[in-house]
Amino acid sequence: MQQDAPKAVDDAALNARFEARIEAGETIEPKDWMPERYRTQLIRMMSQHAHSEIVGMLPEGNWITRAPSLKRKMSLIAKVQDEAGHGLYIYCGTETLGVDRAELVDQLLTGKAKYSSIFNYPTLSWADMGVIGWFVDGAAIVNQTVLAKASYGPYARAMIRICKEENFHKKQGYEIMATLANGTPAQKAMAQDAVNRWWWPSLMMLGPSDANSPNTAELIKWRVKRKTNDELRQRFIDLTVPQAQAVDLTLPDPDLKYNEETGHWEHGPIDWDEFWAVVKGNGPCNRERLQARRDAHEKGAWVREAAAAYAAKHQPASASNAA
Ligand code: FAQ
Repeated sequence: MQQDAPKAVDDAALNARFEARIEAGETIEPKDWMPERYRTQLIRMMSQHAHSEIVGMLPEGNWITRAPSLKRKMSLIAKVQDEAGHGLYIYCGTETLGVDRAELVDQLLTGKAKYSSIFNYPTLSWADMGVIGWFVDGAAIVNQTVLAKASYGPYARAMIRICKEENFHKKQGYEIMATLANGTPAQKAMAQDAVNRWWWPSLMMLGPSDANSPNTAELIKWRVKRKTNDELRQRFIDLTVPQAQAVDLTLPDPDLKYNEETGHWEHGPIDWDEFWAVVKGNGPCNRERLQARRDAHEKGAWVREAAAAYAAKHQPASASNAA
């Protein structure tokens, strides 16, 4: 007990210095001292984010072979490829916290780690490609623009580049929707059906309501999150309602109304039972998504083996002598 006392004093001093740095708006870098809880919270949140980007390739990947034109196919391939890149940046960022990527991937494949609820819904028509860009990338931009100011440097920097790409994704999605909404009655109906199916899951994607968000207070205190889930959801709604009006599509919420006093759009109740069912693995496509990732991982084993063999072969002589 006596022996532990100096360490406790050191930790308290380090902790106070860390809190002061956060308070002063400084960026925390990988080699800086940080509380263990800050590190584990970041690993949790960043790895879930990386997993979401990778699983997020699946719903859209489903439509690459069925895109209606060469131009649409090229944009969609580029978008899906971008999502893979985002996953890789964020996995790299997470590794700066001293965790191995193989361990993170294992947590995804064994169902231990979460990924975004939104990617457990099926993509039933071409309009879903438009609505994913418009709503899902739109919500991701609202969330990630704020994360670009997160206190952890590698995460914040990854978000800056990712947001630039997500902006392109959102524009291409909205343009698909505007085209369909201005098309034949059947095309407009397809666009409206996609809006009806994706609106509520997109609101849920921004996380549980603040009253049921156990991590928010701590993450806000450490300036990882800079806004709460409900604040970001409100911003997404306020941005999206006029966009829907501009292309004459109706958001499926009869309670949606503008409050002149607050300057915000008020919305109806969100079905949180549905959200938690999806988060717990019982959404329409959870099993299919995880199985697709497991299959891809298995099929990619030879690539990992070849990369490891290549790295061993090209190891500098000094490194192999030391071993
Ligand atoms: N789905 O206490 P909170 C994208 C979990 S990327 C599943 O509020 P926190 C790009 C949460 O993990 C989309 N689980 O948690 C793209 C926690 O469980 P845990 C992903 C969810 O961390 C576009 C529990 O509920 N974006 O879309 C969800 O403070 C198109 C309690 O929740 C990010 O990951 C959910 N929706 O806030 C790709 C952004 N929400 O871990 C392809 C970074 C919550 O304690 C195509 N992450 N949970 O067991 C964040 O901003 C935050 O982590 C939140 C959750 C807001 C997601």
